[in-house]
Amino acid sequence: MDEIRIENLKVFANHGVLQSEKKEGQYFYINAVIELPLGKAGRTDDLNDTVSYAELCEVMVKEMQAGSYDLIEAATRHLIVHILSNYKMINSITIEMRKPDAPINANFGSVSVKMSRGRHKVFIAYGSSMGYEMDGKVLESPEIIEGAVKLLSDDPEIEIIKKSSDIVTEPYGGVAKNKFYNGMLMAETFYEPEELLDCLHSVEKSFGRSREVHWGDRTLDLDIIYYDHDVIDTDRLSVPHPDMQNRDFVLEPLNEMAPGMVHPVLHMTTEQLLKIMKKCK
Ligand code: A4P
Ligand code: MG
Repeated sequence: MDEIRIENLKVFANHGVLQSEKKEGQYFYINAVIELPLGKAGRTDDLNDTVSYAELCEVMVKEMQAGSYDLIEAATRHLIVHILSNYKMINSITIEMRKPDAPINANFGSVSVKMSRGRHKVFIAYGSSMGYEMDGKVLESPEIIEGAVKLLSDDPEIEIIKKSSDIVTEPYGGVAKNKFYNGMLMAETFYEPEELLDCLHSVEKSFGRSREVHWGDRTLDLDIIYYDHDVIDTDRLSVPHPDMQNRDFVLEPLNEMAPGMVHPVLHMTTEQLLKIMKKCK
């Protein structure tokens, strides 16, 4: 991947845990590695076909001076999210932020953090089979789903690209008793997989999700079906969702928006998976 690099951008700003740091300020130094395709600008010699490094420097200075964070981790993440949100041509960015005058009672050269984030295409399945009482009003499943989509859209690290139509399905798995409202979101996110899972859990929690009965009725369930073409198997996360190929309430809405998407383990398109699932039913 092609890169633009910015080295040792010097910014006076007011980040730090101590009140004195917030009040008096200090210098921060930023290195940024920005990944984007540069081939076209190389051919056309036109600034419109790339991202101006001068503009990026100005944006980083402005954003560093606009707020005051306790941690350089938070200041770094803010810059990354701001740049990825505003420059669609950029695929990923690494920022290293140094703080040579950090208030540390020791002889040291500098402290720094380094963080990389990029764009990821994800599919999130939603399901709801119970209402939820919020502020004295009972929200039914379609309203819960609408509220969840709104919360996700409001997250600066998630952009909803498409939402499928909602379908009403029979409970699957022999535990839940109610009918489900199901569907799928196609989104772009800057979150790493487990960060996205944490975000989905917090949205589920906003709509009263409790986790007493595995596969039972629930106010809101948000599952990660695909995260790019990655195969993930950790204690907390299995992606692609391990049972997706057996579920019409996952494959039908997925087929509406990504019929040709290839499952990275089964090597079949959504259309093919749906056909096989229907035959086996
Ligand atoms: N987890 C692992 N992989 C993932 C993933 N790809 N996405 C972990 C999200 N979470 C993932 O899930 C348990 C744990 O799975 C999470 O904490 C996470 O770390 P949960 O949502 O807390 O519990 P659960 O929902 O009871 O289990 P599970 O396995 O997620 O159930 P499913 O697969 O969501 O099935 N019938 C119809 N018609 N429609 C439905 O939507 N849903 C279910 C629940 C049953 N029957 C249904 C439907
Ligand atoms: Mg779940």
